[in-house]
Amino acid sequence: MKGLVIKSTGTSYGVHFEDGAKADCHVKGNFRIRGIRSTNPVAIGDYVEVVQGEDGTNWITELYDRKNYIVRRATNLSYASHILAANVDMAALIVTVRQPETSTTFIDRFLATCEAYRVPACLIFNKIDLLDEEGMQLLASLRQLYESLGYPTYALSALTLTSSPDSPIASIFEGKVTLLSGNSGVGKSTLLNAILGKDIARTGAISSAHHKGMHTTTFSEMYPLCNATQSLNHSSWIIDTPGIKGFGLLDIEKEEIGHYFREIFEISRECRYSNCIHMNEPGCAVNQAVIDGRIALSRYESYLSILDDTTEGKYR
Ligand SMILES: Nc1nc2c(ncn2[C@@H]2O[C@H](COP(=O)(O)OP(=O)(O)OP(=O)(O)O)[C@@H](O)[C@H]2O)c(=O)[nH]1
Ligand SMILES: [Mg+2]
Ligand SMILES: [Zn+2]
Repeated sequence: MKGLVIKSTGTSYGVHFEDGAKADCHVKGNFRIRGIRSTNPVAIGDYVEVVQGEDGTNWITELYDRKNYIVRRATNLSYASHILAANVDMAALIVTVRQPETSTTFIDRFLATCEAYRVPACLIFNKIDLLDEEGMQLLASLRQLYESLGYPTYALSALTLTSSPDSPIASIFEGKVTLLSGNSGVGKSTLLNAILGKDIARTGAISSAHHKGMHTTTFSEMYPLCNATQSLNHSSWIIDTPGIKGFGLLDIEKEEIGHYFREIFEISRECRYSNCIHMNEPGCAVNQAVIDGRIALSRYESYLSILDDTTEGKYR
């Protein structure tokens, strides 16, 4: 029977079937997908075929073709890559200016990954209730930067989001499968609960000493936005994921990194050399644009950090 993977614990998969039934399913040890070396052969959002064994165990025997997927390479692990989700229409990065502070490097690595896998991305700035004037200014400048690059941004406080399904933010999730990602403690699960209008996902306080999240969500789970219809082809789903620290990009050539930074790609056409990697080559238009302020220094630094990964061979 065909089903949709809506939960992934690492050892088993929660599958939602066409008739609305759900079951815990397993994958045999030798189940591999051609071409992708990852820690999880089946990802949340995958459509799968399930067959029941004689002892009643549900086995995932087949994986349907994916429309797309997003892969992240865990920082510091040389080979392990992890499929965050498959068949997603939008990736929303939850960002907090304070408590915890999301770095621009993290934001840019996430956005570059979305560009590489051709998944539309947006930024949702959360916890704006915690911001003083300085924080508000930082928020405004970040929003302006990313909006100018063409990424939609939203700012809200998930804690005080009212009458959920009617709130304007809920409308951005309509008719889509959306992946929520971000550092631990930024409020992914809180936002999900607010949108669903009920406390389904567990949330947890951030540490008072380091203002960092405590990794409350430990596995990915996909929730239907409106539970009136539970059909497989229900159009609106939100995927809550465990918080992550870093974003490693996968199998990417040095010359290719600039393609995933929209403004760098645009300006790089004016570089003297077609294989310019915008370090300090003569006639580099990107370097000049950073000096002129047409490319934000934070974006260029994020670009350099990814270049540095590939140079060091960390992610190879
Ligand atoms: N002040 C404030 N606190 C918030 C807001 N949103 C979430 N929080 C709090 O931030 C803490 C972390 O929220 P979670 O929803 O558990 O964060 P998460 O991103 O799911 O974290 P992980 O599951 O660890 O990845 C909780 O104590 C929430 O109550 C907000 O808008 N304002
Ligand atoms: Mg969570
Ligand atoms: Zn250049």
